[in-house]
Amino acid sequence: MPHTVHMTMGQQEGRRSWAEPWKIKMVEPIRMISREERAAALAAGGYNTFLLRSEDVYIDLLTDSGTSAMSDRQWAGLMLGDEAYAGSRNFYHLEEAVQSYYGYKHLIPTHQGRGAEHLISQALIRPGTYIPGNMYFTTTRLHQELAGGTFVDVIIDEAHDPASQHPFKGNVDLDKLQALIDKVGADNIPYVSLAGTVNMAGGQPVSMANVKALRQLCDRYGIPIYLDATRMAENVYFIQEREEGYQHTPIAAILREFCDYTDGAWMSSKKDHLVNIGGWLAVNDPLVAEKARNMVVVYEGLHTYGGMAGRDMEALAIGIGESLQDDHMRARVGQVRYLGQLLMDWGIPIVQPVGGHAIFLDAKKIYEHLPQDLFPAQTLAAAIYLDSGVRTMERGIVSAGRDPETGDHRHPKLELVRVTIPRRVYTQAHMDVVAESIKAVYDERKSAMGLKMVYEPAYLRFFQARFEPIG
Ligand code: PM9
Repeated sequence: MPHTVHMTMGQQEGRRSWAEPWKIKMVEPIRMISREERAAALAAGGYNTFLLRSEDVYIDLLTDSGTSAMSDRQWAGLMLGDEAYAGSRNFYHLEEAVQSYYGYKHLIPTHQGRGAEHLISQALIRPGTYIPGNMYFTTTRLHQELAGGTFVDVIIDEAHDPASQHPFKGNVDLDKLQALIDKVGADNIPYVSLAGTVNMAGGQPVSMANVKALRQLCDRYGIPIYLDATRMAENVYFIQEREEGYQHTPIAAILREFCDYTDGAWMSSKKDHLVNIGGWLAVNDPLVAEKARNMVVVYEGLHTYGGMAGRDMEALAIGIGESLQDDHMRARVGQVRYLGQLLMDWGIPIVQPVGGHAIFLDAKKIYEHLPQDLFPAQTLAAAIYLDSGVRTMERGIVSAGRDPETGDHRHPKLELVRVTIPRRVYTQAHMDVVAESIKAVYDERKSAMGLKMVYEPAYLRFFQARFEPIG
């Protein structure tokens, strides 16, 4: 009888499982097309999973962005949309939710996260300045560069090592930050760009001790801290779980404490907040708020809707509260870990510890024989889709793009495939199917030949680049 992972986990003595704090009220059918059809879809989509049609995908683990299932309360909230052009009552609900959960004074709504990144980058960055941050994120860094800044990575070294078991791999290395301040001067650092659960590092958290120490260092030089709060709910769950003194503090209270060490935040609500669209910028400094409000009317919409419909703002306001319930986050992270455990039990190399929103497969290790210029992670994502119709995403050399100065490929240390779990959407049975497919592809790893890029767009190339198989 085969030794299955279920047996291994089920046999653990005294095991008490978590379960989702909800039941399913509505379902959406999905289907797996044939292998021949998947091969044709992959070729038509240039071996880029972003270019597949959703209807050709069986289990969609491309992203957790805008893909969550809303609750019955959020759907009810849609019916309460006040679609006035100005001063919608839903805006005030949203403002109240952000102020009470995150604690910032001024709220500027945007259509999604990158709208807010645009506003904060243009409001604060002077050309020729430097923005230190705990690892780059694609859209964040691009907006910083478009505003004339240069991003400088000041994350701890452990973040670049998939095998490191550091519990807070998202932490800022204060020595690296100090060295940058000494080199370029505090006046040339408009702000520190701090992300909660670092996406590109594998969904790794920042500790409370780290943000506290960061605040002290920044205060010495008058440098503000702005937070990418996109997945902060997951970050504070890890603090509750791992950091001394927080085990009995609700995650909502941990979030307030964390945010109090920062000057403001931008947010893609399409993640934590359990909605399909939306975002915001929230700041304490009234002058920064004024600058952002001046710009939001040019690029997004009025300062009381910022690109969202009234109903979107209502669903978002409700989602904020739901995202910060302890039992929700326990099940959220629990499901990601369930998948991670299946893969680890089979010896498949993934980023550890398992992060908040996804499993990250170590493509560099899986395809040891492929040099990075043959796009191992892109190749692996394509192979998984071909095997089972499961859609994942490259997070390696393609995502890293080119150095704007030299025009050369950036070669990130991490060459990963992100297997991203939407919130409240898939069951454990789906996770089993996904794990089995990854295992099948892993078993065939020696036959992978790599890809060559045949079309490269100017910005954020991973979204639209096209590839052809080698051989
Ligand atoms: N993240 C993700 O799939 C969606 C598109 S990029 C592949 O992970 C952070 C940490 C994000 C993020 C989006 C944004 C931008 C900002 N910060 O997508 O514009 O993970 O709402 O947010 C994506 P928007």
